This record gives sequence, C-alpha cells and structure tokens, in this order.
Amino acid sequence: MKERILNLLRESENQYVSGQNISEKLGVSRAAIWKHITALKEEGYEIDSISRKGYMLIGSPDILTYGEVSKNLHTSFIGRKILYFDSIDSTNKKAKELAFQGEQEGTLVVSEEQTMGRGRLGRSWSSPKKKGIWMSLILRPQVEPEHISKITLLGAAAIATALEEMNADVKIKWPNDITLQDKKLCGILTEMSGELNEINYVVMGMGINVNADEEDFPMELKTKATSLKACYGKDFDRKELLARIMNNFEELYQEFIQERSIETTIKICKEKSVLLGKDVRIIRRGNERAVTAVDINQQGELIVKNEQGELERIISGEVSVRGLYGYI
Ligand code: BTX
Repeated sequence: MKERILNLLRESENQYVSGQNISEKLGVSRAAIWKHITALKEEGYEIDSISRKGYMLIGSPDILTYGEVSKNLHTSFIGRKILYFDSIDSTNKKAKELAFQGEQEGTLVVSEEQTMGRGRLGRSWSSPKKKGIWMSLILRPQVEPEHISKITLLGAAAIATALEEMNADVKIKWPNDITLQDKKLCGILTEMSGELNEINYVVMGMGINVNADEEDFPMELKTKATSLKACYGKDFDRKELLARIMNNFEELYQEFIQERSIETTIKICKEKSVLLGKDVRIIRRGNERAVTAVDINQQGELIVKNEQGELERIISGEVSVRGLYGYI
C-alpha cells in the first residue's frame, strides 16, 4: 500500500493529492494513509501536507529501490525485480542463495552497503554506505559453461557505456575492471553454479565507486581506487546510472543469448581498452611474466605477444593483468 500511495504522489508531480482522492482510489482509510505517509517520510521522502489540500511529493531520497530506479529503466526483464537491502554481507552471496532457491533470471540484488563485499580470489571489496552501487544480477543463460567469462565482458561494456552516457571518460581493463584516470573505479565478479555442460545460474556482481570521497577508501586503496566524485568533484545520480547499466546490459545480453554473438561487446571493450598496445604483466597463481597486450578476440580472450615474439591467447579465468610498474 505504501508503494501505491507513493506512486499516486509521483503521478501527480507538483500537485497536491487530497486524502479523500487517495482514500477513494486505493480503498484505505485516511488514518492509514497518514501512517504510510509518515513511514515514507522516515525513509527520506519529502512530502508536504496541507490540510484540505492534501499531500505533495517534493523530494525523493537517494536510494536504489525499484520505485526510484524504474523511472529510467527501459528493459523487459533485466532489473525488473530489485531486492533492496540497507545493509548486507555480500550481494553476490545473497544472489547465489536466491538463485539456488529458484529466483528468476533478471532479478537484481542491491544493497546500500556491504559488510563483507568480495572481489576475485577471495579478495575483499570495500563498499561504504550509499557511496557506490553494490549489486548482483541473477542470470540463467542457456549456453555451455565455457562461455561464462564472456558475461563479465558484457557487464564491463554495459557499465562503461552507461558511464560514457553520463559523461565519465572511463576505460575497460580486461577482464573485469573499469578504470578512471588509471585508477580502479569498478570491479566485476562473475560466479557460476553448474554441471560439466550445463549452467544452473550465473551471478554477476558489480561494484562501482560513485560518490565516495577519498577518505571513504581504506588506506591501502587510496593510491589505486577512485570514484566518479573524487575525479569530477561532483555527485553523480546513482539511480540513473544503475538504470542505464541495466538498459545497456539487456541489449548486449540479448545479442549473446539470441545470436550467440558478443560482437558489439568486443567492439566496446576494444575501443575503451586501457591495455591494448601496452606492456603488461600477466599474473597467474603468483607467477608473473611480461607481455604486450595486442588484441581481444571474438571469444573475449586477450591476445598478447610474449617475449619470444609469439602470439598467445589469455583466458580470463584466474589471471590478473597489471601494468609493468603499477596497477596499469
Ligand atoms: P578484484 O579481485 O579484481 O579486485 C579486488 C581488489 O580491488 C582488492 O584486493 C583491493 O585491492 C581492490 N579494491 C577493494 N575494494 C575496492 C573498491 N571499492 N574500489 C576499488 N578497488 C577496490 C573485483 O575483484 C570484483 C569486485 C566485485 C564487487 C561486487 S560489489 C557487489 C557484489 N557483491 C560482492 O560481494 N562482490 C560484488
């Protein structure tokens, strides 16, 4: 009922809606309306109330609920259901539990903060409250498990495109990072449950530093992480960014599922690549070697030239890529 009252207020932008009108349309008592309005105010909605005139919505909180995100969402199934948390250990963990219980494809788990956000290989992911977008998407692609690493690239391309639409000049660092001024802005963690030749579900976790100030990052991240705000000196609209990511992702995902192609994704990943043409280190289980990044092929693999001058394909799996002297 609270959501329905909110929707009525949203529909009547800049106008008062009388208590009687709400009561007739939704079949609730005036006292019940008052109770829900009070609850909405507690959530951060600014609602003006004048006796005899009624209620008017004058401001919405900076929260990533479906009600707040959906205005900019144009998808048919990606992000059409958002499970919203104020605080959680990890959205990937929650999404995996839900997917295991049968949650449908496209459901998005979002939290304002994570107390145990995770990166790849058990690393931790700093997720301060309301300073970023910490979310995990449940997918059930009907493809062989070997294609799963492509989903990370779809995510990277969708996020980079959304950020470009909002005038942020970001780069993609194959396979799972987005960078801004050579620092880490976003990381993607894709996890899968499946059999040898069948996928049960995939969870793609995305962490994006949006409005974090430098002091929001732990000491060890200060030289290597950045946020949109730290770079551009202003707040970015998290709701709009989230919706744009979903819109872009759905398009790329449809191409992947229906046409078995990631051509558009690869084009974006190459155009925005921070690695191509650079000398980099490939790190696999503690072993490092220097190569030159040359290309990304249609399978989403990184093509590098090794010290012998031979071309090699690097599959994302367990590798990390670093610049010769630092993160890039
Ligand atoms: P990764 O293993 O490539 O990166 C993890 C590393 O990045 C850490 O070891 C640390 O050095 C650095 N780092 C940690 N937090 C941040 C941050 N906020 N910004 C920049 N650098 C950071 C990347 O793993 C994948 C991260 C996925 C995070 C999402 S958030 C929603 C979902 N839930 C969850 O638990 N993880 C994913």
